[in-house]
Amino acid sequence: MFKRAVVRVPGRTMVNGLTQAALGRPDYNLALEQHDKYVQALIKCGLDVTILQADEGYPDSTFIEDTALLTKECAVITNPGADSRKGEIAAVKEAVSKFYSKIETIKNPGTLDAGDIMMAGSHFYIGLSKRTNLHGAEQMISILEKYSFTASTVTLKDVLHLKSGVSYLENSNLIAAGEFISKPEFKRYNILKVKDSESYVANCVWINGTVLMAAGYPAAKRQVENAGYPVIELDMSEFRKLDGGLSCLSLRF
Ligand code: CIR
Repeated sequence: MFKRAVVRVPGRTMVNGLTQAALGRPDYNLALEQHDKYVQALIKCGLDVTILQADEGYPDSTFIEDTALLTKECAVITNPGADSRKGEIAAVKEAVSKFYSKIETIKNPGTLDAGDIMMAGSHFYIGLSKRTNLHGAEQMISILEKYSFTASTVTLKDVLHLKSGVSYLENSNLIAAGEFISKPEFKRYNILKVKDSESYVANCVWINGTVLMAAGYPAAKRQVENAGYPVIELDMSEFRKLDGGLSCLSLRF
């Protein structure tokens, strides 16, 4: 169960955020509305939400998930793989230190975005991506092992982050798209398969029994509901334009 979340309000500079999506420029006011609804959904799921104010110096800073991994035992501040995002971590470290006494860090030459980390019980899957290198993953594995967790790597081919294509929904259920449907690493799970054209919806989050999903994917929503989860749908259109998924907008712990 999660008790808290930390989010960061998007800044006006978000329109200059990193993207490969070619979906156009985000509408800032609509993004603010969507972000607010996201926060309301977290609160509805029982979380105490810390809302950090917009940081105009960092266009991608609303995608706060990438800057830290918050576990039951420790916080790990990452070293984001994109140069323009490295400066996001100082403020996140400060915010997180209110809740954690044990804070670890990923250091150069290791880089790691926590969007590449999927927690499944006490095991953590770490995607090796354009943002997370082997040094970063190895540092993360030894930190997690120090706290009695286990971790392993998964190589990515097509997506930005591991969780862009796969999410753990607890109770051995995974929702997955594309390359993750047939990965041997995930064979042991019951996989809710999402078709390629709807792969964006595979990035969703389980919060205390409820699943938050991107709006506009009725088939995937039905699958998740049929697996026994209540679903809250959220419009993510403006964050999608920056390659951001639903999980990226919060740290949940
Ligand atoms: C970036 O490219 O870093 C941002 N525009 C999107 C980050 C999305 N984060 C995530 O998937 N965890």
